[in-house]
Amino acid sequence: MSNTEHSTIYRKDYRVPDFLITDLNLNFILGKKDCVVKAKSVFQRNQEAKSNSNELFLNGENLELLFVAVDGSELPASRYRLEGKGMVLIDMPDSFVLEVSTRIYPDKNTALEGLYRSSGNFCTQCEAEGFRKITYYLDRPDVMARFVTRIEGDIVDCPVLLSNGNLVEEGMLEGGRHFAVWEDPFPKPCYLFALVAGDLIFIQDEFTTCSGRRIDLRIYVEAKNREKCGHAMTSLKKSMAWDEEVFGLEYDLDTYMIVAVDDFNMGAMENKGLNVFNSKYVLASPETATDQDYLGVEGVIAHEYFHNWTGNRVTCRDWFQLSLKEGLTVFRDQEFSSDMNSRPVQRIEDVRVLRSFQFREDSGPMAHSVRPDSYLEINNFYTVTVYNKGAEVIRMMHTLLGAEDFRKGIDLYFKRHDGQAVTCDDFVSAMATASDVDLDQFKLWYSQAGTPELTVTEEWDVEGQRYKVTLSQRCPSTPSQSMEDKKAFHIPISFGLLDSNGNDMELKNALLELKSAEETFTFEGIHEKPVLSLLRGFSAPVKVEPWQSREQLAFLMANDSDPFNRWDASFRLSESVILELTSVLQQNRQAVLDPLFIDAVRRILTDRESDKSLLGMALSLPEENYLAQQMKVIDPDNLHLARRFVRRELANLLQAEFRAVWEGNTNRGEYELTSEAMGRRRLQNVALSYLLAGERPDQSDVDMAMEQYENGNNMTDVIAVLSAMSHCDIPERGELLQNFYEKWKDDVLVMDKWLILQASSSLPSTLASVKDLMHHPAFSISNPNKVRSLIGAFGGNHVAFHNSKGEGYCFLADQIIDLDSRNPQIASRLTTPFSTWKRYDTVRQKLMKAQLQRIAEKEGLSGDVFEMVRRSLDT
Ligand code: B3K
Ligand code: ZN
Repeated sequence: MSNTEHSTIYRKDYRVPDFLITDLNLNFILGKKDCVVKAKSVFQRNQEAKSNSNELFLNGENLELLFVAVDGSELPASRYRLEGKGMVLIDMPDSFVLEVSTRIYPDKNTALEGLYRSSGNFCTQCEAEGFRKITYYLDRPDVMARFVTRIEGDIVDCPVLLSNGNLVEEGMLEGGRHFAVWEDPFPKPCYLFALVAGDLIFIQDEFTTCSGRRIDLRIYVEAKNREKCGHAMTSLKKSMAWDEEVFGLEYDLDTYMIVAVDDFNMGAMENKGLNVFNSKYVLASPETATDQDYLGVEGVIAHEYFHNWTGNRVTCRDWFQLSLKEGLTVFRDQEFSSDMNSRPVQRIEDVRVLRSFQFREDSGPMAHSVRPDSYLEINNFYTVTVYNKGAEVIRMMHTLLGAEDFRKGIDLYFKRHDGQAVTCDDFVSAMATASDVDLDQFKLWYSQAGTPELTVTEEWDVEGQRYKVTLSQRCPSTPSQSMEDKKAFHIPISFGLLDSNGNDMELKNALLELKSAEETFTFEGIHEKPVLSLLRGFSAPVKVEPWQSREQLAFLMANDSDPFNRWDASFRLSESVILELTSVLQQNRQAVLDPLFIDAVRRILTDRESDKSLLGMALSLPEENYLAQQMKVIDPDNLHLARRFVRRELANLLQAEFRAVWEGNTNRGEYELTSEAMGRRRLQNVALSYLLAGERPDQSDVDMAMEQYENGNNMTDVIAVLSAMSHCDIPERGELLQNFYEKWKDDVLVMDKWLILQASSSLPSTLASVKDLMHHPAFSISNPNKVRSLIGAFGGNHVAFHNSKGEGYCFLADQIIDLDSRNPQIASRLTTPFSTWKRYDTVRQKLMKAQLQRIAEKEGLSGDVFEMVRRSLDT
């Protein structure tokens, strides 16, 4: 495969920019069909740059150049040259003012990067490299300028005109037009620029900062969504207070604006003072949003707000340093959510994501380190590795340093680097200096890819009253990093030892630091053989080879004082049961459910003391996508049958217990968002899903579910019924889906749920219905949320996607090829299910490979998709 248009960029090639830009004046003239952008910027040669070349390359793509002038004189053709990806200015002085006018076409911008339109409203997305689709510029994060932005547009189409910073002027113009001028006093890289213009209303509130400044808070939405912004606003105020309290960070501008748009490539964007959000992470009401949606809004609002310091005030020197802001900000939003809700629940959710998606990425062709060494398309590196593993790396530093020294490190980081564009090394160096902890070996977490694998051996010496545990680590090879070349990681391991009553033995230190390939830790004065609770709170992003018996896991489930490890024991126990049954089915042997496991589940169902969320989570079996990764050769059909067998057996054997849990946790009261209420709903709805686990469940349970659907006063309870029923082949399924559609067809976010339900069904008819839904009015190929909900969810439906004839593969490849010309970022994301193709049987391998090759051969394939497909085929 060759595609010469796409070239790889290496971290080692980083050079400081030859020129810096101190100030930028932008003038946007929004028309009916196009937009003219006039940019005037002040350039100065960078004293730190080695080169003294008089040529200067400016990034610029898909731009119509109208005018270019230097220091007030229009440039003759001899002084500049247009190239595919930009413009070269020739014979430039050491400082100058550049004026460039370009024309762009927001209506035709289906990639949703740069300036585009969503439901008629103009909005921008510039990270990572979208600004170059607006004007010619030094589109790199280490060039930071003060922006003044003037916008003019039609007063009827665009009554609202917004940009970063403070509004300094506005007024009327001739012909029904008006303008606004915004000034952002903080120098920023252009990826943080934003413009929004359209017909929006806002809800308003205010926040008084710790130093007594009053901040005007506004959330802009379409008028029909006015009533759905309350939760987002509350979340914003909580985030502002939390960041002051926990990190000592105060907001810096006088206004903070959030705009919700329906067409957005990802979750949200932290543009300075003007966040643009996917409406999914702003709008919520009990009737339309689930508990998970509410938590999602709170988490993403916090995440973008926290970026104001970790990302905006201190930004990245180059895109290889992306985790500098993303890993740290994810850590911060996880901590915030833990403080607002339930810490153990939050930790379990975060670890589930990490294990299912990041571990999978780490073991496949896209494996890369938290700070990658090269990329072809930076948009492909907004990954679970950079974000979530990056957050784990920060969390490990927090564990090693302790909360107090961690905070000192953060303070030093801001003291040293406020207003700068810096590297991950700069961050670690501030942490090490402030705490006096040696983090040199620890930094390997930034450079070495792959998930370390630990093995555990225990030894109990009854005479010496001595307990020894030997831990060893290895990290498998990843693309361009072989196992032999990898050095041992510095791994913090929180742990405990349980006595036979299930109590914690007293220990001097509950943290082990594994720094070499193998190490033995000895504990004296241990009077009985302990049960080891390892990696409490999941203190490091590693895999541990199963070493404990099922009895020990059941014991930990019942007794561990660490709630995370109590849950983890249930997870590991279910995993071992399902994987064993998968191989039993593969050998055509009779499947029998381990009585020990049945007992463990019965204990959960009859537990009236513990936190209900945690009980609900302990009942939720590992997903097929996760379990598949644990198999040598993945067998989707038997894996699905084994998991389904476990659910059905449990439902049959423990029907009375499940019913009691369902009945004991119904609540007809008003919808409440407390952890307690969310826990109750979670437990109740997990019980319901078991009761409906059969293809043709008991009519009495179906009736009970129908009643919940009809009486539910919140989306969590309603969708739980549909979701459980979506796998049943019974007439009620169709009736409910139709009823739900009629009720909610005008609400795009609720319709996303309707699509996801159908695309995630394990019924054999799923692919056919997904294909039908592609033509349904509820679907639109140009809306990323719809694409994710239907096509993305189908790709994540393990058993349906891996249908042995390869029809799922063919369908997904068709969609990727189609979407690639329209929106490469979205197309690229859809390739993920193909990436693990080598893990399947030879027939499926062949089928998947053929589809990857078909995609690769597409004429004019985008760099985004090209990179994913090439990596998959090359390794
Ligand atoms: N920083 C943005 C992500 C931009 C993605 C560009 N492809 C959102 C966030 O992480 O907060
Ligand atoms: Zn972020």
